[in-house]
Amino acid sequence: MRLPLRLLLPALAAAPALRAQSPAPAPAAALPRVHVVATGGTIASTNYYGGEQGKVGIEALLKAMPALDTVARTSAQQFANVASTAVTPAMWVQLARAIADTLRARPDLAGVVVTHGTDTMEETAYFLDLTVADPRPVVVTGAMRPADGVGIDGPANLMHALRVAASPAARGRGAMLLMNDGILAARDATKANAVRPDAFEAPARGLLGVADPEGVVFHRLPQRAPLFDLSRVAELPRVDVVFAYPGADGAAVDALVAAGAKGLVVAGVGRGGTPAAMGTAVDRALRQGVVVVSGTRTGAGSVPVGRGVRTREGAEVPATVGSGDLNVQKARVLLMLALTTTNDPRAVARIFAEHQ
Ligand code: DAS
Repeated sequence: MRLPLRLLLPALAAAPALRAQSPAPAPAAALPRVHVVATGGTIASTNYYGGEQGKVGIEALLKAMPALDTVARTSAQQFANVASTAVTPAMWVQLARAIADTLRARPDLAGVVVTHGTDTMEETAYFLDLTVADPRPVVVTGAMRPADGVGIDGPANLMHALRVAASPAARGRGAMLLMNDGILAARDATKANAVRPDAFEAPARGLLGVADPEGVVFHRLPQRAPLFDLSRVAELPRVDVVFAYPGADGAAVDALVAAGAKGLVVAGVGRGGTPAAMGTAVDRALRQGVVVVSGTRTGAGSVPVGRGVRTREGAEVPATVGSGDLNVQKARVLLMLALTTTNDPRAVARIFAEHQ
């Protein structure tokens, strides 16, 4: 006979052998300290499926989280409460500075968690990975389902993100994403599904680790390279992405250059290809000093980085830089930061090579 679950649950709770298996909670004073910086997103939204959307502040999200007092002692900061489509490059700079300042001022912290909308989380996380120079981890998380939804993933993601940020094993691994129990390197992670809770993947390199119920486990080290110093960056240069497809001409490239783009990333077909007319516009942009990175619209695989120059009639002329295995949105972040240090395509190619 199978007993209904509601009858089994009280019996299980009372079983001494099973209760003995759960670890004794650490005394609160012994728990690591984690600072949470909230920016918004679905994790902090209600009424997502209709009507007027509501917003939930980070203090309320933490208060509602079951068993928070067994994981970490938290402090929290409401940096913003916006959808991630409203997050701008200027906000990346402010966020990176805010996190670096907090880590500098608070040697007691084990790490930082950032809550963020999932749509552009990968860009923000990669920007933080490239700019926050501290061995303590920055763990970015969010939710695919709203705070008042059914079967919600936000509390679990936040709980596991705190566990990762509190873990000594997370030190030196840069910025990471924690989604759906998986730990992904900021460099490698991408949102690969618009709806499902298992939306994030790291196509080329796989998960960094997992946040299992028994503990946080890392499988490998992430790729890291010299970081960028934001101390003298007033504004990030404009870099746009342009998509290649059959029949694409040079109109988008020319318009973006006219709008002031200092760099372009081409989401090329296959290994960075473009129709001829678009390629001619890219050559025009290169001659005007725009740095162009050639990526792939496929979502995986690589475009060789190259040297950023090619030889024409015995002389070296600027050429596109391949994105390696960075996706186009990550290549855009790296190019924006690279352009704060140089606009020589050879130097940009060296930077892209270091980040492979
Ligand atoms: N609301 C969207 C965003 O802010 C989606 C999400 O968070 O999952 O990115």
